[in-house]
Order: sequence, then structure tokens, then C-alpha cells
Amino acid sequence: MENVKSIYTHAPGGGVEIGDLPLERLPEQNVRLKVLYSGLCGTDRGIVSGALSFAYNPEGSDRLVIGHESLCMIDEIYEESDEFKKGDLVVPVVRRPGDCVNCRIGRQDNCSDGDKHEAGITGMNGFMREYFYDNLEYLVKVPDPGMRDIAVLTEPLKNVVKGFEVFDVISKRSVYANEYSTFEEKRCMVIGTGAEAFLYSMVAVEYGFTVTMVNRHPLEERKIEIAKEFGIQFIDYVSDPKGAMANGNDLLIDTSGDPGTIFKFLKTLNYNGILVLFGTNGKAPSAQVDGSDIDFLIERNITVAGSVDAAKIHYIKALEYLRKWKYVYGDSLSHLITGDFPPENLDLFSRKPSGEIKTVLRW
Ligand code: DN4
Ligand code: BGC
Ligand code: ZN
Ligand code: ZN
Repeated sequence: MENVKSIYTHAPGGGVEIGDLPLERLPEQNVRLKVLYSGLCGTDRGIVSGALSFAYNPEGSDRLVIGHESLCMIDEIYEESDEFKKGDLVVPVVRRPGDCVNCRIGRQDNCSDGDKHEAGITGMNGFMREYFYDNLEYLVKVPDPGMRDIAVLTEPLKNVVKGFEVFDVISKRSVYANEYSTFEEKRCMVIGTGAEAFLYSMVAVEYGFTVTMVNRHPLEERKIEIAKEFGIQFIDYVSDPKGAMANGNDLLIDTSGDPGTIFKFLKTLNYNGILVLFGTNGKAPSAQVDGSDIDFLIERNITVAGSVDAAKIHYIKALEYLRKWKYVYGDSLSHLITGDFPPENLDLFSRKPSGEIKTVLRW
């Protein structure tokens, strides 16, 4: 069996190593992929630090190849296909279905019994390696080869597209839009300033919201500039607590996973406000909630929704956004990718480069 350079951990304990590991091909796998780029995110760092207790190794193995964000090229194809051919750029989907009703209709992102797997996260080897075998069924084709520089953002953006699908469903419970049935003058606050926060903010701008990102420290000048290019405002809520709490918000999106911060900004939600919980951090400190917090949620008809992962349809929509944004924002879009490193740079898993939005590994 051939060996390929791979980055792996021992889940759920953590750690990160790089080395040559055997590349297995299962009988149902009909495509060989060459990995071009891997994105690195909060989930990868959480797995490596041992903060995500839900991560686990493939059955019978004591290690997990990590990585779920990638842009790949079809290296070999072993079956006739009208859709795919050798050389196509593709994004493999993260979550693989189990047997529940949601999984059986391609909505494993809403799996109803937890019996699914996620590449590089739960029980299935991921994409941080030179090559791997997969099934055409789990690939999404990048429609335009000119998107090679930004298509690695498809996977993190697909989560955001799903998050907004959740928002679309929930916002129907009352009249949420303004009198012109648009979201202009509605306010969206995003907690956190990482890649997912930027992508959530950009889609919120698309919807017509006035968007503010917040963090507990100042932001590098360069990141503030990039945010401005996309029409996003930033507030450091420690140095400007009044500014951060000044306006009511209609939509609050959390990418921090920090309960204390979430409850603090929850109190800025307007009537019929919506909180989308997205950030995961099992090591975040606990926060106090009292009866008045619960009263606040009830009296204002506030909806709190968790949102995880996404389905193929969201990957396709994410690619549509990226294609449009490349046209609208030009070179600014690629500024979201703030660093491009060889895979041997394992310190990236424990240290965020300064000014990071999205760090990628180039294979
Ligand atoms: P990230 O870049 O680590 O983003 C987390 C952001 O939250 C960073 O900007 C943090 O700031 C910021 N933050 C942490 N604590 C606070 C706080 N107390 N107040 C304000 N901001 C804070 O990771 P990412 O953008 O890749 O992903 C965001 C989160 O979503 C991670 O927890 C992922 O595990 C999770 N995630 C969930 C899904 C899903 O549900 C998909 C992808 C990611 P700093 O680091 O600059 O200080 O499907
Ligand atoms: C991935 C999702 C996955 C989630 C698990 C994220 O980083 O993008 O596909 O479901 O991690 O928490
Ligand atoms: Zn990720
Ligand atoms: Zn399922």
C-alpha cells in the first residue's frame, strides 16, 4: 500500500503530528483526489488541543487524519461520469450519512440519531494529506477554474449558508423584515472576528443588515480595513463597552462559544430577535444565568438556535456567493486568506498568526 504525507492527531486527547501514513482505497471509492489546499480552523485547533470531546478516531485506529476544509483536484476517476472528469477542481463534503431519515435525504447536517461521520473530526480520516480516495457522490464541483485561489473558503462558508437557512425558517414566526419586506436598518451583531465571523458578517451584509463584529481586544489595522471593504463595522467591547451595547440587535450570531459573552450580548436583542449559536469551545468558563435572563427571552419572543454543518445544497450556494463576491470585491476577496504555509508548519495548530482570518496549508 502506498504511503502519503498526512497530518494526524489522537482523538479526543489531541496533539498533532505529520508523517507518511498508508493510503487505503475502499471498494466503493471511485475517485482519487490530490489535495491542493487545506483550510485550518477553530475546529482543527480545538481537536488538537483536546477541547472538543466529540472528536474520535476511525474504528480500530488509534489516530485520526485531521482536516475537513479543502480544495482538491481529481487525480484519477475510476467510473464513467457526466459531471466529473480528471483535472476538475472539487470540494469534498465533510459529513457522511448514517441511516436516519435526515441522512437518507442528503441532510446528514440534521442527522437525527448522531450516527454519521465527519471527515477529520468524528470517526473518518480527513483531508490534510497529499492524496486520498473518495466517492464522487460526496464531491461538489467548483464551477469555474478561476476560483482556484478562493474555493478553499467553500467549506467554512457552507456552514454560514446553512446558518442563514436556519435564520430564514425562524424569522417566519413573526413579521421580522421592515415595512418594505427587506432587512435594511435591521442590525446584526457577530461575536468573534475569525474566518467564520467574517463569512457570517458578509452574508448578513448581503441580506441587507447593518453588521457589527465584536471581540474582547482590539483588531489588527489590516483586519479592520478588510472588514470595512466588505461593509462590516468592528467594536472592541472592552475598550468601548457603551458602543458595543448601544444599539438593539435583531440577529446575534456567536462564533466564540463563550457563554458569558453570549448572555451579555443576548440582552441587546430586540423583540422577535434571533440568536444563532455556532462557536464551540468545550473549555470556555461557565456563566451565570438568572431568572431575569429567562424572562427576557420569553417576553421578547427570542429564539435561540444551534446550527451545525451543512448539506450539499449549501456548498453549491457557497460557491455561488464566492463567484459573485469575486466579481463584486475583486482582489479584496482573496484578502480573507491571510496566510499560505507548507504543511510542516504544525505550530499553526496551537498559535494563530497575527492578523489571521483564514490560514491555509498548500500541499
Ligand atoms: P476562530 O477563528 O477561533 O473564531 C473564534 C473567534 O471567537 C475568534 O475571533 C476569537 O477571538 C473569538 N472569541 C473567543 N472568545 C471570545 C470572547 N469572549 N468574546 C469575543 N470573541 C471571542 O474559529 P473559526 O472562525 O474557524 O470558527 C468559529 C467557531 O465556530 C469555532 O468554535 C468552531 O469550532 C466553530 N465552528 C462550528 C461549525 C459548525 O457548527 C463550523 C465551523 C466552525 P481571538 O481568537 O481573536 O481572540 O458547523
Ligand atoms: C465543520 C462542520 C462540522 C463541525 C463540527 C466544523 O468545523 O465545518 O462541517 O460539522 O465542525 O463541529
Ligand atoms: Zn473548519
Ligand atoms: Zn443520521
